This record gives sequence, structure tokens and C-alpha cells, in this order.
Amino acid sequence: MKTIRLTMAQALTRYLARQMTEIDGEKVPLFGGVWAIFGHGNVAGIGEALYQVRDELPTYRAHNEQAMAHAAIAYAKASFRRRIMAATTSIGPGATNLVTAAALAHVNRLPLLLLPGDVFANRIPDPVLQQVEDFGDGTVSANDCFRPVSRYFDRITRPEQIVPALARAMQVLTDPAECGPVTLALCQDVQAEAYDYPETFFEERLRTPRRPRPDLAELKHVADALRRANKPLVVAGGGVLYSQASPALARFVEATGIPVCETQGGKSSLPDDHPLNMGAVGVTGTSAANRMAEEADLVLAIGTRLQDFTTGSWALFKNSGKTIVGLNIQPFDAGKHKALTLVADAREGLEELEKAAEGWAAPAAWTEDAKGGKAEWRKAAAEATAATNTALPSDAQVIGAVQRAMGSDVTLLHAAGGLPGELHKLWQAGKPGSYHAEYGYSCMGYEIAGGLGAKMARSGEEVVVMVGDGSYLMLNSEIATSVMLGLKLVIVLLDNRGYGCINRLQMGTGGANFNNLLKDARHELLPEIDFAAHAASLGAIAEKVTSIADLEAALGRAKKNARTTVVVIETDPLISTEAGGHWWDVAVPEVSSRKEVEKARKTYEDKVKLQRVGD
Ligand SMILES: Cc1ncc(C[n+]2csc(CCOP(=O)(O)OP(=O)(O)O)c2C)c(N)n1
Ligand SMILES: [Mg+2]
Repeated sequence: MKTIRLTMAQALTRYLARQMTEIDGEKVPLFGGVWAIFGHGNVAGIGEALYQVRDELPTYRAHNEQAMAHAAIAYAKASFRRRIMAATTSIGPGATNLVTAAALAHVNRLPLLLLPGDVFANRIPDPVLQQVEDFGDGTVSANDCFRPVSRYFDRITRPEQIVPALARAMQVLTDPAECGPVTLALCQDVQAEAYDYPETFFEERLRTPRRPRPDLAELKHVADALRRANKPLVVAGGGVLYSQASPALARFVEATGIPVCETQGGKSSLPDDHPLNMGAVGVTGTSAANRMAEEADLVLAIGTRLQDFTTGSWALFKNSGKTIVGLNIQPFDAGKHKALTLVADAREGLEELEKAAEGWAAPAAWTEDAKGGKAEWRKAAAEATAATNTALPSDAQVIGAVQRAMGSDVTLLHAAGGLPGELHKLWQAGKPGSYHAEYGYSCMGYEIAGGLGAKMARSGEEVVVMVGDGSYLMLNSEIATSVMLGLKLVIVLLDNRGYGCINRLQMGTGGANFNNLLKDARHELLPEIDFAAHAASLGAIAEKVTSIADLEAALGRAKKNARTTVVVIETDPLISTEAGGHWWDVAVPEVSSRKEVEKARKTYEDKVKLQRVGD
């Protein structure tokens, strides 16, 4: 057997550089690059090894480990999980800064390779700088925090261990059902240790996405159920996009007349103006989609985890005779809520189901009813997003301006705060994947770093990031990275001077205005934060506007700029769009000295009764 003597780190980076995939028939590297912040624990080992492969596997430097993992995650999402990035850190704080991002990738079923440095496997210099010493377990390190938020975790304590570990890692990263974060914690001494690796380990490997077809018995049961349905509804989740099943979905629903609604992850599965697209479903849903959801007797849930925002905390699908069909590549998701399972790739499943249900269509009255509901919703949405001269516009009015200025085919990206609810309802998405919401973990601080990753995946496109003042302050450092890498973002910052959506939730649950808006938090002096000056100091082009008309004009300029541009606008923290929407289960205190809480608790107890326990 021919071997080559390399350090573990050199072998690892060389292996990653040889993993390939196919995009539109063209062979490209599977890994778009490695994000790295070096420290002790990776600079000497992985750092040296990344330098060796810098032409095939580029290394990118960021300012915060969580942010670089956010960028990697967004890159994978914007690539429909066809391409991946890795992130490497020092041991200790650099590593644990990644844990939140690992959880985010885990929730969202997105591939991410994490390579944190770890303690010395030989333990001789213990305790090393940043090592958390466990009194009772010599095998524990800070990196054990990754276990519950990794789909595969391994600690590399001998150089040859990467041979099986990388094989397993690649399987998880590229498997559409298992897909999620992989953590290989790399002991610092082992990174630098040499081993005679077989040359075959480094052979180029082409990885194409697997598309399992449905089981024939499951297909028959589902097709039979569909034929019996009078009020069928498709719930399109993120799996539709990852499977790139939008054309198949359009064909299926056009042939059968079934209306479609979309989760946060699934929005843009069909263009917003498709006549059968009822838009957002659930807590942040449109009136059109939610009315269909309440009545539906067959819910074909495709590629969705059915999280509480989709199901209205499991109170939305009210028809007691309904059947849920779970078309999902992951059996764990397919079988939720006693669903009839159709375990398959979304595109393959839809194509087979279309054949199996040939000749059948939903009752015309149901399809017409859907279309009528959509027309009504469009009127309500147009009202909410119309231009205004008001001093403090709503988020919805800002969304209207962004939509008019930027169009529907930009990549629109957001994650937390009041914006996800408003954008889910109101953004008119164009092509598949043009709406990029991180609403599985809804992680404040995803936005700007995520925008950077999405832009790397879609360099020719305009990436528009919408972000609240709270999220911006939490994690904005990658503005500087976007300038440094020439990856232009258009960032629209909505400054309502605090955590607006949580303040509204607090009021809605009977709470006093407390600790959310800046003015309601303990303070000596209210800071006048100059966001435009801040963004400009990081290298962006930045301006503050004071009206919706000026926002549209500023975005017109932003489109022409070559560099990341930040446009700041002050908004009203108290307004959200009334139309549409559904109850969300947020537990209200059973006893309180506040009358408002007692009242909210009463309403809560009534609403909880609508939850479909056991369905
Ligand atoms: C990392 C993180 N911390 C806390 C939360 C809880 N949370 C959700 S939205 C929000 C406020 C967001 O404020 P901002 O970005 O200004 O948006 P706004 O609510 O004002 O629209 C908070 C604290 C979260 N989602 N993520
Ligand atoms: Mg805010």
C-alpha cells in the first residue's frame, strides 16, 4: 500500500479539498472554504495545514467564531445544501463561541463542519491555557458542549482516527435525512502528529445528492387518502427548497388544484404571485392560508418539521377528521402527529404522487375558495405595506419600501425580532430560495454574518439583509469582513430602540413594559446610538433616512454601490400587522399581583383548550 506521511491536520485539509460535487452538471469542490480564527489549539496544526491547500480550499478570516459559523450555515442554505463550509477555532472560548451556531445548524438541518481545537491528548502539560478541568472525568473538555448539538461528534486523539471519522462526517453532511452539524474536536498535539496515510484516502470523491423514492405501499395509502380528500392543503417546508422540488410542486398542485401554504423555511417554494400560493401559514400566517389550514381535511406536509409557528402551537388544523400526510426524507419528521408517512425526497415523492393520483383533482369549489381568500389577503397586505409620510413607520411599511426598491428576486435574509413575522406574511418572494429566513433557531445576530455566507454562495446576486437594532448590536462585526472580501450586502436596519417584538409579547401576556425597549430598562442615560456612524466605521457606506420615500431613494443608491451599504431608519416599536396571524402558546403566569396578567391568563386558558392533544 502506498502511503504518504502527513500530520493529522495536513491529511484532514487535503481530504476536504478532494471532496467534489456537481452543480448544474459541472464538477465543483464540495467545500466552498474554511472560516478560521486562529489561536493556540489550531494555529500551528490546522493553520499550517490550511496554508498548504490555500489554493484549492480557501481560508477566510472573520471577527467572531459564532459569526463565521453563521456565514458557513447561510452558505449551505443558499446552496440548497449542495455545498458546505467548515469553521476552525482555537480551544476554549473560540470553540465554545461556535456552540450556538452548531445548535442553529442542528435545528435547521443544515450541514456545517466544525473543527474546534481541543486539549492535549497526551495530557502532559495539563491544565493548558483555556482548559476547563473536570474534577471527576479526565476525558471531558469544553468541546463536550457540542455533543447535543452535533449530528456527529468525535474527538480525535490519534492521527489515524480521522480516516473513519471523516468518512462518517461526510456521510452525515451529505445525507439529506441526517444532515446537520458535524464536530470533529481536534486535540492540539494530535493535529501536529504525523502518520503514514494511505494515498487512496486522498482520491477525489464525487458526492451527488441522494434522492430516495417512496415505498410503494406508503405511496398507495397516501394516494388513496388523497383521492378521498375534499379540502386538501399542501404545507411547503424547507425540504421543498433543499430538494429543489419547486417545479414538481407547481406541476402537482396545478394538476390537482390543491392550494399551498408555506412555512418560514419553505417560503419561496412557489412564487408569491402563483395563484395557488396562499402564502405564509401559522402564527405569522396570512388570513388566506390560515383559513384553509383550519378547514383542511388532508394536510400534505412536505419537508417540514411542523414547528409551533407552523401549526399555531398545534391549534391551527381544526378539522377533527383530518389526515396529516408527512412527505419527508426524514422518518422522524414524516411521522409527526400520527401522520400517514411518505418517506422520500420531496421532488421524487411529488412526482410519484402525481402519477398515483392521476385523474383526480380537488373539488373546484375548494380551489376557487382558496383563490378568493388570496385576493382578499393581497388587499390587506397592500394596505399594510403602502407608502406613508408618517414620522415613525411600521416594519410593514419599511418592508413595502424595500420590496418596491429591490424587487422580488434579490435574496432577502432575516432571522429574529419583529421582522420574521412581518416578512413571512408580507414579503413577495420571487424565485425559489430568494427568501432566506433563519427561523428554526431564530438567532439574533445571524443576519449580517448570514448575509455574508449567502453572498458567497450567490456572488452575482443582490443580498438584502433586514435587521433590527437589537440583532445588529449583538453581532455586526462581519460588516468589516464583507468589505474586506468585496462581498457587497445591502443592510436595512430598523431602529425601534429596543427589543420591540418581545416588548409586544410582554404586553400581550399582561406584563409591564420592562427591560425590553431601552427606555424601559434601568439606565442613567439613554444612549443615542448612531448606527450609520457605527457601520461607516466598519467600512460600509452608510446613511440614515427619515422617511419611506427617502428609504426607497437610498436603496436605489445602494443598488449601484459596489461596497456593503447600510441604511438606517427609525421605526415604531408598537405596531405589527394585525391582519392574518394565529395564536401562539406562550405560558402566562397562573398567579400574579398584576390584574393584566390575570386577564391574560384567562384568555390563555381558553386558547390552550383549542390545542389538539393526541392528534
Ligand atoms: C441570541 C438571541 N437572544 C435572545 C433572543 C430572544 N429575542 C428574540 S427577538 C428579540 C429582540 C430583537 O430585537 P431587534 O433585533 O431590535 O428586533 P425587534 O424585536 O425590535 O423588531 C429577542 C431578545 C433571540 N432570539 N436570540
Ligand atoms: Mg428593535
